[in-house]
Amino acid sequence: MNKSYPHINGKLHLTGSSRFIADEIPLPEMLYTKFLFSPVAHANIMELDTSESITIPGVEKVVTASDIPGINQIGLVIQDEPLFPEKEIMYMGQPLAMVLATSEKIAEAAVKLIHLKYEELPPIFEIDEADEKGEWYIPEKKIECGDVQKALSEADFTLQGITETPTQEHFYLETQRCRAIPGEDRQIILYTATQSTMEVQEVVSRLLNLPANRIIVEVPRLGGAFGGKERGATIWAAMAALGCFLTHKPVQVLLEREEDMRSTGKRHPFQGRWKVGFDAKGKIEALDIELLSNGGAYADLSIAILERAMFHADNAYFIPNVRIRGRACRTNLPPNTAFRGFGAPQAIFILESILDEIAKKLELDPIKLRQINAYRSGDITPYEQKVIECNLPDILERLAFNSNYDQLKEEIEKYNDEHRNSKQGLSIIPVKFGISFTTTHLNQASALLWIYIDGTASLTTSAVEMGQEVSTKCATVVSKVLGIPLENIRVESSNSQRVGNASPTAASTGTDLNGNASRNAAEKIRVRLLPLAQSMLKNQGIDGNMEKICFKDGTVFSSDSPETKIEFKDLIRQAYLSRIPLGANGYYSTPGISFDWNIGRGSPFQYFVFGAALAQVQIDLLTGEHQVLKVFIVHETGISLNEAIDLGQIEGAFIQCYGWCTCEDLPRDTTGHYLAINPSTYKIPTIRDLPSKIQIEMIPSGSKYASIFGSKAIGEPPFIYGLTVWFAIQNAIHSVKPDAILKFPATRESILLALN
Ligand code: MTE
Ligand code: QUE
Ligand code: MOS
Repeated sequence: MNKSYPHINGKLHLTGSSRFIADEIPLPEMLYTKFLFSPVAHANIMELDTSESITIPGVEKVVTASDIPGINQIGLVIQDEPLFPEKEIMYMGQPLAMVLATSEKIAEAAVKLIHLKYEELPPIFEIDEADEKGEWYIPEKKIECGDVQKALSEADFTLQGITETPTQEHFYLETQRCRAIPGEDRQIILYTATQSTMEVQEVVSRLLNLPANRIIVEVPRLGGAFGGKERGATIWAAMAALGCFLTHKPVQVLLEREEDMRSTGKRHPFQGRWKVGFDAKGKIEALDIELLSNGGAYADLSIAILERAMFHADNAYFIPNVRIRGRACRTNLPPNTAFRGFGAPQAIFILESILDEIAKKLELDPIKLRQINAYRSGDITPYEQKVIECNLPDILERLAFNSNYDQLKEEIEKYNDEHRNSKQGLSIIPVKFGISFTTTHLNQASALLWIYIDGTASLTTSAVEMGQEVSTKCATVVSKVLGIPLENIRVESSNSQRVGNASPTAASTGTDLNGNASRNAAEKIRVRLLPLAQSMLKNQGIDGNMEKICFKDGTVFSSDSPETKIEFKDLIRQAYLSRIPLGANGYYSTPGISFDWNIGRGSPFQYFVFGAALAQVQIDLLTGEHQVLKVFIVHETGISLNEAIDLGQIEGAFIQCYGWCTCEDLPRDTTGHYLAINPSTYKIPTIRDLPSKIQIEMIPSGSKYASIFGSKAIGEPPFIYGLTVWFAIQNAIHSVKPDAILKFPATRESILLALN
């Protein structure tokens, strides 16, 4: 463990030989698709006439709602989303009809000949309006502890405010896509860019009125997902499946970048309405907060996202009296969806804004304020989960040490005194991130492991590879249990036939769940091999205890006499001849988690990931430009399964959040059009935006309750660290204009506006 060997997809990616969906050569007879997307955000369809478009040579079929053989419903948590709307158009860019043709060009031409008549309805885009009109998918949710009203009225100080966070485009490199191929006996084989094979299977089966065992979902790997291919992939897979069902030909759905950016849901904008009570030392006594999200046209995962936001409304701080109320609001935007952090970044931004207000009011040092309030082991969260193995106070101290905090503060003050047109600022954010799907039943996974007679292994898990290298980590687990060298383990595509009922690869649980399932499969085989290994060693004069047998580096030996080895592949061949089964199905479900929303109580998380970050920035008061000078991160990985991968995840998550809060501005016009739908107008960070210095310390503590071989989930928690840049920019602005209000994201324009 703990090694940083290169991940198993690295060579394939570098040589361009890793395969992605629709990368391959076209299939014979394959049909291409183009969609009629709604030009308005909210309307009633009066007429949808496809008769002219069908006449174009090369057009095979024009598909609308009436062609659906099963139920026109792709909703899952709440069944509120049609594949094609039959009457009411709910968002700009909603697909209304699909052309199947022999080329994309022909399909595109045919789309232009579909005649749509509609009657516009008043759209809702903003949280405030939706909330006022009671447009919620479900009634308000609540978590409450202590007596908030009393604590607020008795507090030395109170503050209140409204804090908002904007949306974010996933900008996965690989756009949404699916290839559907007809099989025998009513089978449809879907090569889908999805994080959830089970969801695609379930939805398509209902849509086509076919049994689930006729829908085969295969995912080689994804070119990035970040949450955008959890629910987001399903509609496009369903389109391809429907086209294939109707024509009995292979069908490809592949969105162009602009189509993808215009039509797919994004990160939920949130609004926090809050009131906080605290004492003169900065100790927070009470927090009353309403979290409202902009969910878009259909429920999608909005409720689960709201829940995770509510669970993180306290971030890393113990607050004795809390009331958290949450409402997910329906608007006429594309259905917003999962995005790295899943509501937690929004809630944590809101809470950290509150802490900044407290620090300003009391003129407290920001790190002191955070230290005073940080969770300690044994504290209880507002939903009554006990916080254990909590090293937050140590982590903050470590961060102060690594960054030379006191000196850094002095340097910044000195710099600001000496420079008129440029100012520096700093900020610190600690993080406590809950690990497990808060939807408890999703916390399960399976793995199918085969050892072939040459001693090599083939592993399939419920997990989908999307760049996070869950495949390397699961292979590492098998390698550890059976001593098979990593290069002899092949991690296969995700496939609903090899591993069924797979939960989405999400909530940062990919390795926790699938690593454990892989371990279970490998251990089953190990147990079957032990008696044979013992007798083979005995033949070589080693009369060892079974407990002492080790599997390591492709060999098997007794720890009493490690110099006498048998080759793993010889053991396997012998096992086959002895009719010992060499395939195993592993299973894992996370123990000890539950939650009851009726009372807002329970332990939804298996454990928490802790960490903290500090950023130092410099802004130019004349141009509004900024530079990130230094970033320090202290992050608890537990006993990392692969430090290089974890480091990559921390850096990537940081930069992704940094983009959200500084440059990824996504304005909308009054009709609901997103105005940045390609990379020339939607700015994601590039190599030139990297901090001048970034120091990341990964600490192995807190591993007793961690998941697989003492490791901790890594995918989402470090996203939060990127917020430090926004707060550091605000801090720099406040050094010249203490009451300035900085918009999110902190673009040049926002920074100049705040200063003027
Ligand atoms: N890393 C890469 N390279 N690409 C991705 O799409 N998705 C993130 C994170 N890291 C993502 C990524 C998100 S949103 C999650 S939930 C986790 O990876 C999912 O994978 P894991 O649970 O196996 O960590
Ligand atoms: C974190 C997540 C997810 C989550 C809960 C989390 C997630 C997800 C779901 C979910 C919830 C209900 C369903 C379903 C999925 O919950 O990604 O299919 O019916 O998909 O705390 O990341
Ligand atoms: Mo990640 S947002 O849970 O796919």
